[in-house]
Amino acid sequence: MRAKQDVKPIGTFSWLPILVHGDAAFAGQGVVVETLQMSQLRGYRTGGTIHVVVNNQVGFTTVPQDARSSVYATDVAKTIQAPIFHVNGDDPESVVHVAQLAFEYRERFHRDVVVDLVCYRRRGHNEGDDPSMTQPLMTDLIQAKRSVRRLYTESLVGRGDITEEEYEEAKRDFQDRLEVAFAETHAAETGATPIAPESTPAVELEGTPETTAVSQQVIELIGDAFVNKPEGFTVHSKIQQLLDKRLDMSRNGNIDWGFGELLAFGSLLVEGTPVRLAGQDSRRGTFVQRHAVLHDRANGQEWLPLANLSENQGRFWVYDSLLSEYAAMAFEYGYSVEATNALVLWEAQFGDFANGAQSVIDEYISSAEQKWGQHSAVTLLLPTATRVRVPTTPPRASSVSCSCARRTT
Ligand SMILES: Cc1ncc(C[n+]2csc(CCOP(=O)(O)OP(=O)(O)O)c2C)c(N)n1
Ligand SMILES: [Mg+2]
Repeated sequence: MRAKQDVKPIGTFSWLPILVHGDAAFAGQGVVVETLQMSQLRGYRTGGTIHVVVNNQVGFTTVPQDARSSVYATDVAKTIQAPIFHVNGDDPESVVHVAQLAFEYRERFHRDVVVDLVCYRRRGHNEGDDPSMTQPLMTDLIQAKRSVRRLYTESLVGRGDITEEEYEEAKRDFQDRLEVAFAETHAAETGATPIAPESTPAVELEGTPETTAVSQQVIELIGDAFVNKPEGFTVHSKIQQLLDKRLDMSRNGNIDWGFGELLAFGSLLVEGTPVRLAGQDSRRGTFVQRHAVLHDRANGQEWLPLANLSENQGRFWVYDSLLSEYAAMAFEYGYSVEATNALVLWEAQFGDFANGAQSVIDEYISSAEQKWGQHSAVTLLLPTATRVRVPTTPPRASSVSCSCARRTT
């Protein structure tokens, strides 16, 4: 936008920047605040951006209570005194009204303005999701709701503004336009070739150290924990099968990745080592693979099987983080420096998002020992990592690990 405006007479601001955000991203990602801070600086200003926050009250599987400390997702915009309009997404006419106000404000004052479009997510997240597992009560409410289109049609027809026939015609017309756009986009696809990931040389391990083995009883204890549900707890129908499978794996082997990881955590817990894991959607797991926390389908109550292994076990903490990499990884680094007896894990949603915290890796994880003699055993879980740059040259570098299955048999 700024580049476009710089070829026009100074101060005309004839291009209108519109940024669309998610609620979790707007509250969590530091770059949002950095960009807001730029908005009035002479080197960066664009004459006001209209920010539309599509606030569906959830970030993938993460609830607002885990995603921000502020009341509103949009509160960071208060730092630049931007007007913030909170509007009900179920009420299209109010949305249009607010959009007009935001536009007029931008045109008059050439400053940023925010529209917080409060709505909900009907169909789960695009990366493989069943929200009834993590937000059972909210899902039930949403399922029982009529769609925005239905509600608005009813009110238009009820008011006599349009007839049912006119509605059907408008719907057909709109769908035709979507079809045309879809066909055109499809035809325009260039078929770009994906970049093949570079193959990484295999790391030679010198056998499995004897000391990391655990007994069959410990494996069984962990398997049992996933079926010993609290009294009256209603397990989600799709998850029960997985829990039974975990019991079976603990007896008969064929252990999958998800359970292998839980065995690693669980066996450390049994030995008295605390385990802390934080990351985006880590409680359920990005790939619906972990289920370290289960939600009662009927009342939403939580159950953490690994917190109920034995009397004297270590404490188990697992958190969905805010939508941050930089601050979130740095926090776990600091935590691990202090909690030397704990297994402290930060999990990237996908491995390459760790790049957003690359300076934490460079400045602390891989070099703090050399710089300050400061040790950390923070463990980074980087699923599907292909492009994370972990420096290999600094002396005695790197407690960075791409795997967490430290103690499975
Ligand atoms: C920098 C970065 N970190 C993590 C992700 C993974 N991720 C994709 S969507 C999502 C949740 C987004 O929530 P929100 O901002 O509320 O948008 P919504 O999907 O609800 O519209 C996350 C964590 C990402 N895409 N980019
Ligand atoms: Mg959201």
